[in-house]
Amino acid sequence: MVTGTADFVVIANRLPVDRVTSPDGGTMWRTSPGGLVTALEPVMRRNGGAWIGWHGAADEKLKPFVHNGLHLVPVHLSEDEVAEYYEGFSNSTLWPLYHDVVAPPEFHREWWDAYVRVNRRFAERAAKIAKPDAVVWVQDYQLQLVPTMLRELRPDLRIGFFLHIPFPPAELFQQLPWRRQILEGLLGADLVGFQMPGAAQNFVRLVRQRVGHKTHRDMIYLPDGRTVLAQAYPISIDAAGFEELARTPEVIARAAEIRESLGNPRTMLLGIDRLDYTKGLRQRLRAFGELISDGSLHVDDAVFVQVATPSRERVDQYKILRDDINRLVGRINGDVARIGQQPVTYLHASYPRAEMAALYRAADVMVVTPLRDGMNLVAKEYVACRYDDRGALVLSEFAGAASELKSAYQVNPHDINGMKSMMLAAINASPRENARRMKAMRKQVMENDIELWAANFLRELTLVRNPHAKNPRPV
Ligand code: GDG
Repeated sequence: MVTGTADFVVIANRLPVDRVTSPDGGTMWRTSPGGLVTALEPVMRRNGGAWIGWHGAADEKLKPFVHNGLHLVPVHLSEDEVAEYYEGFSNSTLWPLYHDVVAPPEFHREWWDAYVRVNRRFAERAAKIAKPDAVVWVQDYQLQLVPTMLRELRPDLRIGFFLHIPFPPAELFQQLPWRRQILEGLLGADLVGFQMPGAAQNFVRLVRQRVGHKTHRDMIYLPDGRTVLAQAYPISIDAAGFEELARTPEVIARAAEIRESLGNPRTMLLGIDRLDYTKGLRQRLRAFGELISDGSLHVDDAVFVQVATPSRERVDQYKILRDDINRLVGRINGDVARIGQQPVTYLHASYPRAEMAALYRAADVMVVTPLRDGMNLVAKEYVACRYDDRGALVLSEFAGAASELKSAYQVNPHDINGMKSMMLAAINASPRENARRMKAMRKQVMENDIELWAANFLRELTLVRNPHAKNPRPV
């Protein structure tokens, strides 16, 4: 029997809240900053929505609760499930496999079993709380089995899925021992969204080859008469929100203070990333180090600030990376620093949003060089904060954002010499040239924000099951 209360349900690995210690020593929830929650909050409020996700602590069962008007439904994970479903299958199997195998994926059957078990738990929870004919939106690679598990329990629901990371070509996906189960898991959705058209094509091709369903362009025809649409919805940011923050007197003052404390260099370069091996930190720092050591840049003129936000710290590959980057920064600074002048300022920490905006405001050149990235929101956030059209963006061709931000200084992060000359080009370009590029990128980012992204996806999701409706294109 269906006893649900929600007309709109979001399912994600994490709830959009973090537990923080309040001044009186107790704990309370704080909405975690992020575009997804900003975009979905209004939709959830309008539709009596609920968000299902893990609350971030192992071995703790919590009842559903309301925070800031959002209905949150915590899903319990045991310590072993965090290790096997989250750190294991999600982050040591799928994450490297989907990012072009830039680190070797590990395949373990017990991790897979935990992934199946946890996906079922999420699906069962959603089946209980969704009203008849509700819309359910499943997020990301941790939950690829949920669409089909949920459809089996609740065929009345309209189910959407969005993958935030790349979907690999068949040649790589093929390695996965459970490739067919993952494809079939996703096919429970009415609409499967990807960041890039190429990813949607990879998925459709794999479904044709591996599952044997008929396909035509972006449509998959299942034997039971149902259809599944696979399309690209490039995600974005709360662009106006970032610009507004960047224009506040506090952020402007803080940006000046940051430059001052770096010795007011002629050029400040900036990188901000989760400390992840997909982000190309090694390559970027090596390129900058060589520019200093070969005399193309002078240590008095240029500084590189690299923020690396701690991430997945219990996973082996991330521990190795952390040590590598520490060593590399130490070597660059040891080789070329002068007393009082360090070429690289390395910050292994996370910061409030206002500090991020101040860093974006302070930087002359933003350097975003992932080896592979679904989209990369940092690149878009930098652009949103540059309301005076100053500054330059060096951007990897292998970030999804590259197909929208065509006026960035685009680089192949594997090509250190190419990256060095692009960084120099960005540093030495005339203000007029950089303004021309920034204007074009700002038009793209400001006009295509996260709200439009969510609206486009949800509009398509409400239309896909009505074959007679005309699908309007995004305006
Ligand atoms: C995945 C995909 C896709 C970072 N450090 C701090 C902080 N951040 C914020 C940034 C940005 C976000 O985290 C990072 O987003 P990215 O897109 O750059 O990368 P992933 O975390 O890998 O995200 C990616 C994304 O999902 C969305 O679909 O674009 O391709 O890999 O918003 O600002 N925020 C704060 N303090 C920090 O220290 N407050």
